[in-house]
Amino acid sequence: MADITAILQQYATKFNKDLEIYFPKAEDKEHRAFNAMHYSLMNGGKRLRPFLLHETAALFGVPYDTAFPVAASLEMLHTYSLIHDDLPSMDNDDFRRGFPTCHKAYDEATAILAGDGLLTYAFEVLNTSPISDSKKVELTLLLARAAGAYDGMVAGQVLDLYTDTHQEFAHPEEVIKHTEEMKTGRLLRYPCEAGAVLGNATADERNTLIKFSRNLGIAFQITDDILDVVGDEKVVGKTLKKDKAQAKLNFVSIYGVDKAKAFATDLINEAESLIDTFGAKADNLKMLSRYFLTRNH
Ligand code: GRG
Repeated sequence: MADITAILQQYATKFNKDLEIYFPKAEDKEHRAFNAMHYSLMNGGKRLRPFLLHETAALFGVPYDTAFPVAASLEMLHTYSLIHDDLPSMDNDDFRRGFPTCHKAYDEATAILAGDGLLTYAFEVLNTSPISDSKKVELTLLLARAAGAYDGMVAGQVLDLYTDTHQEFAHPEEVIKHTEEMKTGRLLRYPCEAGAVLGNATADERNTLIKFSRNLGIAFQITDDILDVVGDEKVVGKTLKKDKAQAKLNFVSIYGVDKAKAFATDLINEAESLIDTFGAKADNLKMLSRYFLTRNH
C-alpha cells in the first residue's frame, strides 16, 4: 500500500512552490504585514485541507491547476485562523508549526494585520480561479459561511472560548461536538464541498462527501485532543498539555484517551465505507482519513 505521509510530502512540496506566485518580493515598509503573511503561510503546515480539496475534485477528474487557486485560498484562510488563535488574547502560543508564532516573529499588531490580510487575500485568490463566474460565487459564499461568525469557524471559536470557563453543561458531549463541528469541522467540510462544486457532482455525491467530511472533522479533532495529552512537543511543533491546564472541555476530558480513540476509529471506518462508491479514485482520500487517526503532528 502507498505511504500517505510520502504522498502528502510530495503534494506539499509542489503546493508550496506554487503558492509563491502569490508573494512577489516586497521589501518596503508598507509590506510588513504582507511579509508576515508569507512567513506564517510558508513555515510548516501539513496542507491537509488543500490536499483534501484536490483529492475530492480529482474524484470528478478536475485537474490540479483548475483547483489550485481554490485550494490556495483555503490554506490562506486556515493560516489566518492559526495566527489569530495564537495571539495573547486567544491561546497565547509562542510556537506554531515548529516556528515562532507570527506575533513572536513580528509583533502583535502586525500579526493581527497579517491574519486580516490572509483572510482578505483568500477571497481575492479564490476569485482568480480559472472557473465559471457562477462557481466562483458559489465557492465564495461557501467559504465565507464556513469561516463565519454565524455557524462557521468563528462561531466555533467563540464557543470554545466560552466552554473554557463555563462547565455547567448537562450534556457536555453535545456541546463539544457542536463546537468542534464549527471550529474545526467547517474548514474540513468546505474542501469536500468545493471539490464537489468544481466537479459538478450530483446532489447525492455531494451529500456523501459532506457526511464523509463530518466524520473526518470529529476524528481530526479527537486526534488533536489526544496529541495534546500524549504528543511530542518537538514533533507537534507547539506547546502541549494546555487543555488540561486550562480545564478545557474536549473529547479526551469527557471520554478519556482510549474511548476517544475508539470513537474516532469508528468514525473513520464509516467515512471510508461512505466513499467506497467512488471506487479506486478514492484511495488517497481513504488513506488520508486513516492518517487523521495516526498522525503524530
Ligand atoms: C481565531 C477565528 C479564529 C479561529 C481559530 C482553527 C482555530 C480556530 C483554532 C486553532 C486551534 C486548534 C489547534 C484547533 C484544532 C484544529 C486545528 C485547526 C488544528 C490545526 O490544523 P492542522 O493540524 O495544522 O491541519 P497545520 O499546521 O498542519 O496546517
